[in-house]
Amino acid sequence: MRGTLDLSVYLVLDPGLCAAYGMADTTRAAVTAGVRTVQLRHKTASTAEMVAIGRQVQAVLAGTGSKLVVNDDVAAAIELQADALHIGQGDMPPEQARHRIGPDMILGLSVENVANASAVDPAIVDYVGVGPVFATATKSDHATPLGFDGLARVVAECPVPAVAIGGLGAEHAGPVLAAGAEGLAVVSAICGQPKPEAASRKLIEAVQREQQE
Ligand code: TZP
Ligand code: MG
Repeated sequence: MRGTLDLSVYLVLDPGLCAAYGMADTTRAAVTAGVRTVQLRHKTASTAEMVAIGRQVQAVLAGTGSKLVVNDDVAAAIELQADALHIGQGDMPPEQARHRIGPDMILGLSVENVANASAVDPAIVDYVGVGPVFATATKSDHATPLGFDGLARVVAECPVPAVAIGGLGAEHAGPVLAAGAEGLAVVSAICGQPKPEAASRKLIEAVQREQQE
């Protein structure tokens, strides 16, 4: 049986936006604040580079209970024995990814619209990232922003837990959870902040407040 990811506050590491502290120290700040899911997303790295950075991030995550997700690079995910692989609509089909990673690794898929959501096979895909909710400079080639109404329409079609992404910050925890997502996946709301630990804490507290509503 596969494990699950905590989708309440999901950090996506970006090498450019994390430049001030680096990926490992940004991860340390986030997990110290209580972030339990960290994705390594590095579009230009080779598999060897992904594995090298992944090992540094894993060293920070060790013993914290926080999990590592590898974006796109199946070979790196396998070599790192990551907790999860995350793929997008333009990557290999989920069936193929599942075949390569085997039955035990968590598989996440990006979903951009209702058609993507209805096509998700819950026997293969464990969670979805839905977005972008808002336009964001972090991902140059993103799909049309969904807004909160669009997010709710897409999440309603998802047969697995969903995390919202794209232009999100602590102030959006209410509408994101109201739309049916379990939480927020963020890059710049943590990586791009002068105080990533305080920024992470703010996100976690905002989601916890909404979960108690
Ligand atoms: N997928 C959809 S939007 C996005 C990704 C990876 C980037 C989100 O970055 P930010 O800085 O949280 O808007
Ligand atoms: Mg991808």
